[in-house]
Amino acid sequence: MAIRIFKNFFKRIFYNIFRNKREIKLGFYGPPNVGKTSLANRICKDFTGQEMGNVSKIPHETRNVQFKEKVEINYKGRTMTFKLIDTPGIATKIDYEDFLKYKLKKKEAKNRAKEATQGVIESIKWLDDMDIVVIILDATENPYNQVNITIVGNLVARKIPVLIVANKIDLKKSDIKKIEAAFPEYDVVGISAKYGKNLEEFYESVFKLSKKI
Ligand SMILES: Nc1nc2c(ncn2[C@@H]2O[C@H](COP(=O)(O)OP(=O)(O)OP(=O)(O)O)[C@@H](O)[C@H]2O)c(=O)[nH]1
Ligand SMILES: [Mg+2]
Repeated sequence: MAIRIFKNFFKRIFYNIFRNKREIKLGFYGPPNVGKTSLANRICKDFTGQEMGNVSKIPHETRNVQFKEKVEINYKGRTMTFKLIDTPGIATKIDYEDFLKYKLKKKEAKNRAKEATQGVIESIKWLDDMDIVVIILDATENPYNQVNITIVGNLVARKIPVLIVANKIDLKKSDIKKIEAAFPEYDVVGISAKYGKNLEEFYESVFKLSKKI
């Protein structure tokens, strides 16, 4: 009994020393066009001076998983090292005709739809590799949809810690309460990735979650 307690005690100490040294894989997941890349870019820019990827008002702009290694995030005097993973938006239905209204040519639209479908598969494939997942939702949209439920369900099954971000709180239509009501068992942080609003609370929550892994 006493030996086991000692063993666990040392295991925990070693684990903690080790944990502070390694990179925490932080994935950005969610439906298309919610601001995943905007948030990843903002964090990246703040701590490395570089951006991660293209942002666009046309959905499915990110069609490949993108990585940024060794991003040292400094918050309230503490530093933790992350590998940021920005992923293609997950959708259940991708129709090339939806891209035509953004003035894409038919051929471009069809190609984008094909790549976007492949991107969804890639996003799901990488899910298992994450230490923490930030689910980003557009706070102006209805949170009760199949995609969100599927992503959260997948993460719960894999026991991966989740933080929910309600993005675009700069917009009048945004409603954090609705997102909180949809996911009552999770921390929900309202931010504006575009204008850099409330990022402090976001970092606070990420650091808190990092202790759990
Ligand atoms: N008003 C407002 N717009 C935002 C905010 N964050 C992102 N956007 C806009 O939302 C659109 C989509 O942003 P992205 O960062 O490309 O979104 P994404 O989730 O990476 O999209 P996909 O790569 O297509 O899955 C762009 O037009 C952004 O400028 C925000 O906080 N407020
Ligand atoms: Mg993107």
